[in-house]
Amino acid sequence: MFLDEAKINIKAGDGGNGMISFFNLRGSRKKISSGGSGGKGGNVIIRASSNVNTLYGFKKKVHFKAQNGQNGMSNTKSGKNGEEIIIEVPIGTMIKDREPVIADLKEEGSQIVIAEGGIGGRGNASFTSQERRFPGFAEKGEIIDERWIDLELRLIADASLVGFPNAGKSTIISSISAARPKIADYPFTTLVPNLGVVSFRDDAFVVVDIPGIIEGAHQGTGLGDKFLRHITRSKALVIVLDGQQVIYEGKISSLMDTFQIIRKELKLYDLSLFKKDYLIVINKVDLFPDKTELDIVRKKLVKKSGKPVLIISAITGEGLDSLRASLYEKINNIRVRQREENAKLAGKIDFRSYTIENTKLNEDKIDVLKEGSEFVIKCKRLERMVAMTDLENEEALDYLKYKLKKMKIGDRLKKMGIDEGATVIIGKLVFELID
Ligand SMILES: Nc1nc2c(ncn2[C@@H]2O[C@H](COP(=O)(O)OP(=O)(O)OP(=O)(O)O)[C@@H](O)[C@H]2O)c(=O)[nH]1
Ligand SMILES: [Mg+2]
Repeated sequence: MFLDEAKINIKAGDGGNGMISFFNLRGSRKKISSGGSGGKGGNVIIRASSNVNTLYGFKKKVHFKAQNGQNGMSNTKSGKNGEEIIIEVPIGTMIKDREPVIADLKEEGSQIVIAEGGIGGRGNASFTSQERRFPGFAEKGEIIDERWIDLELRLIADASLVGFPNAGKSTIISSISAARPKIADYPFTTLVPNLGVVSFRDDAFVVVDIPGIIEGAHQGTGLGDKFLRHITRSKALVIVLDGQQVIYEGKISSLMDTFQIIRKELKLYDLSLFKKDYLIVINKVDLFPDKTELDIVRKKLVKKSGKPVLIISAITGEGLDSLRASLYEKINNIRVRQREENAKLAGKIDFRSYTIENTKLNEDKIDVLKEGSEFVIKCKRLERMVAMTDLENEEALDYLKYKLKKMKIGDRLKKMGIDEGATVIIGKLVFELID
């Protein structure tokens, strides 16, 4: 089964809690704080892999949770880090999160750390200092919220077959590749895209056959435009026209009309599809004892489009060699150009792995929301500090105050227009802004 959209729920591991413990050296009354730190939670990673071809698997499995970090232990022993979880998706999967697209996994092995595991809380041993010889507090591990993200698959093929239902697209792909889609003499036989690998000389290219489109597809008529997204990444298109239309409708202008409708639908769906390089084939030439009529249409189409127009039969194989050769030439030119561009960029961009840069950059950014007479502080770093503090523990609270003071947060808030004495809220911490 094929599915090209999915919603999944991800959750990175929470950080382990820091431990509070003390021990006495043997034979001495000297106390030492010895609580170890919690381990880091596991990351959630999404990786493109050719092991998977569809997002269908995400219909059954929706929740993905990485392991939590282990809590710290006595004897200053740290907890183990949680194991990461890797979610395999088909090559060509785009990931949408808070932003429309945050990653586009186009190559085998490209990946993104979509959710980073929580940091482990430090154990009380970490807080020992000259002034604080026996810290009676530890940090809690960072809790990571679960969240939903959208996956969208856009197949990556070198060339796409596009045309009206019944034109013979599936027959073509089955004649030039090992793909075996269903073929039948009724419209909308193909319900999901099919990929086929076409060998050419000592090279190969990938072709996709999508369900037929008809006039109004961009507005949802027929199977609509939902499969057009799979041809957006192709290097070239093949517009497949059904020669039989001339026989049925008794006039060659009907093929010209079909061609115009297809061009119009491409344009209305996405201008980039309209601008993509293409060639035209007129299929089912075997039904014509005499090719005069088809030759007339061919010339008209060449004149109209300025593109190559091939007359073929997917059943007898006539013209398929030229189709392979013309397609290969188009694709290869683009490949060469892309290789040159990539070579120029080599070393400058890591194509394979993504990080969510923005969240890192924004950690220190402070936003203030006014809710009634109270001020709610939105800042990733501060919220995390509060969340990791055991607010019931007097000593832990003192330490947090000391940290906030050292970071000059009070001054920053005052500069942002919050008056002394105002009530300020950071996460679960509510306090009055004083010196
Ligand atoms: N005579 C003849 N019939 C063909 C040729 N190519 C395809 N057909 C027939 O045309 C009908 C439709 O072929 P398909 O390959 O299923 O057409 P399609 O474009 O994939 O159709 P949809 O999947 O519905 O969009 C079938 O009955 C095929 O046998 C050809 O070259 N000559
Ligand atoms: Mg088909």
